[in-house]
Amino acid sequence: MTGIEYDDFLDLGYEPAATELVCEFTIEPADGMSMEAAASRVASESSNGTWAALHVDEDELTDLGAVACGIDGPTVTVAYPAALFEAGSMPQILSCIAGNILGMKAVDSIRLEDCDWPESIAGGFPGPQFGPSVAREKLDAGERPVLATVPKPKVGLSTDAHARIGEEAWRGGIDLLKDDENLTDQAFNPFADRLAESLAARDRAQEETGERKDYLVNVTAETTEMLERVDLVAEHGGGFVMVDVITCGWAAVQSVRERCEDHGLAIHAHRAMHAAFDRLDYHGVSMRVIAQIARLCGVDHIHTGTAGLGKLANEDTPGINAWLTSDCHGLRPVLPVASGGLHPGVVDQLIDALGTDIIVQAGGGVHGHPDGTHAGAKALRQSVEASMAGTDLETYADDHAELATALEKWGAE
Ligand code: CAP
Ligand code: MG
Repeated sequence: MTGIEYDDFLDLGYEPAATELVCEFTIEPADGMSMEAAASRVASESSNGTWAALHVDEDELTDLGAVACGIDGPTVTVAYPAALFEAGSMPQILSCIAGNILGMKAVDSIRLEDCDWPESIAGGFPGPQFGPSVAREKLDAGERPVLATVPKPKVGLSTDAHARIGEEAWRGGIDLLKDDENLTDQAFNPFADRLAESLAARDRAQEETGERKDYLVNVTAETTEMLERVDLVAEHGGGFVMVDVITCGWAAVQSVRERCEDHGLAIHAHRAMHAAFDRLDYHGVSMRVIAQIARLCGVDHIHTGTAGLGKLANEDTPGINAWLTSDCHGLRPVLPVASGGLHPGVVDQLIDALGTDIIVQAGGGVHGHPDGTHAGAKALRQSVEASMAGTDLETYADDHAELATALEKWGAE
């Protein structure tokens, strides 16, 4: 017989193997608890230990214990053996590394900051089908950022009004119309009608502009329903779906990813509720890790913030975007989406901060233009053209009236 006690999970001299999942946590131990004691409890509870010392037959004890192998100030590194995890199951992985430990009394707070995914685990996931290539494979954005807009008000527009606003935006130079997160299948704007009318409007806008356009229709729902909506999008000739990945859950995202592959549809990941996990910088799960999970599960775009330029609090957008496009065992990269309070006057700074391989998404910053949606879309496109050409926005506005009006209204901060 051998004992499994909390102390068995700490080994500061341990070097993680290349096959192990290595996680970095920020930990504040509970009063009276040393960092070492807290770290070993975290490694124990998130792998195969518990509060009581166990007595297990050594023969039956497969080597599944995690090791707290580094402590550097508040940062604790834990290495998890790959055999602890079920291949390709994001819920199972998260039940270990972001599960009970978030509520342990041994820590006052704990935040999962970063993961180093080994090939043995990443290889169990599909990753994105398209990623940044949508800009050229499905749209005509070329080297510039892809432009998206979400009709406002968020909910309440009739189906006709929604499609009309979409058409104006597409005609003005937007590539992607996007549903708002709380618009799904309500009586005032039913999903199937909205899908059909919006895609018909898209076809007219494509015809008029000679550019490929598409629609990020929000399929978010209970999983079976969501998969039916994905099928319907394909039937109607759409190229993308939007999924609110946190509210619907990673298992559902995995199912959608599989179904989207059958149809060649790209997945736009909205992240409502992410701030419940990542807003506090001392507790929860970082946006960096949420973005990693999304990439493994196979979304093509994900919202990662605006590098502090918009209306919402952001965590290190450039760093997260860099991870999304970095090498991860052959998984395709993800195209990051900047959204939240954006308008034409900040596009140059946004591109300076995040580069051109992004989606720029603006709702109020398009539809709130004093001359309406069409002018708002033109202004956003003009601000991108100016930024791509390295021309100052104010100068470009001299002979671009829509941009001039937008800058007058919102400024070129
Ligand atoms: C933006 C938006 C997006 C948020 C998401 C909204 O509208 O449609 O959902 O940007 O945030 O509902 O607020 P505006 P994030 O362009 O009018 O601000 O990208 O941070 O997840
Ligand atoms: Mg929204």
